[in-house]
Amino acid sequence: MTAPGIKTAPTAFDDSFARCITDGLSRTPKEIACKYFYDAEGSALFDAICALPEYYQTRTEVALLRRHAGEIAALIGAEAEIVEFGAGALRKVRILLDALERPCGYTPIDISGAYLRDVVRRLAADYPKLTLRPMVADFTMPLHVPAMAGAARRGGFFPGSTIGNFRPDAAMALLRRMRDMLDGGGLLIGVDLVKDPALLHAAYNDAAGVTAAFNKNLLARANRELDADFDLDAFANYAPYNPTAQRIEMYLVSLKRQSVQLSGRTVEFATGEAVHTEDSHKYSIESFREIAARAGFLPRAVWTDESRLFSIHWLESR
Ligand code: AVJ
Repeated sequence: MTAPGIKTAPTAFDDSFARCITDGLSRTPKEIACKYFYDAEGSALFDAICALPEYYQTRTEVALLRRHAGEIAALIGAEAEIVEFGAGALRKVRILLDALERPCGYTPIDISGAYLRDVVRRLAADYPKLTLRPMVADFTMPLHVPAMAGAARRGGFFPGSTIGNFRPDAAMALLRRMRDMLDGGGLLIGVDLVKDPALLHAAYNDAAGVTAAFNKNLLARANRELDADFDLDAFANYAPYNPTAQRIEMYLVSLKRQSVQLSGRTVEFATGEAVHTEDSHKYSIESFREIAARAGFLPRAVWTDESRLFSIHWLESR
């Protein structure tokens, strides 16, 4: 159910979790794509990560958005349609919407359908004049987002350093597709920066164990949706920083030799065997601008905090 006045676009997302997890767990090394973190429980756990003291990314990016909202709004321009990739809680976009001159519409794209519908309903109540067009979709797949009537320009919004989930070559390919889609507009993108590995390590190994629960939600989700019987206590969350590849690598490591039932199959785990679940790549401002340029963008403005923890880039598509 959507609130009255919200246009719901057709969904381009088919439920491929079962296929991905059975394929990924029959490979060596085992892997599960990180996009499957985000069912309703996983989206809520990620939301809790964003509030953790160790997870500096969210509060740093939000402070940057607030500090530079006027300048950003001027670059995006009046009567724009905002298209957000992996929209999550829809909290950051409010800062943009409040600063923009007569925003025309907002198209949040997210893979987490029930969660998206819920947060869109709340946004609609606060922005009654805005045309909302939520799309439940996997933005890593080719996706057609028709032009919104009345929009002068399209502004892409890709905060949170979600781009870090892609290997640099895949990140460039994704940016190129976004560039094509934003033709004539631009992309506002948040990018986490390389820094003291101790700070990075802490951000993905929080004391309260929320990140561990987020990682293990992949197994809990398989238990819920695929009738699997993962014992969550028999797996450890392991998330080291790889300083030569400049990325956090997340794994679930089997603490014992065990077999797990999954969609009618048996999957064997050796003691110490790992399932790779996520990479989170970090960039320097210069290395990110280079990738953006190779994807066909003109890197224009960039904002960073005093400690250079995080960056926000405005990339023009022409
Ligand atoms: C949502 C992909 C930006 O990489 O920091 C947080 C996901 N994983 N803690 C990130 C995440 C573990 C997050 N992104």
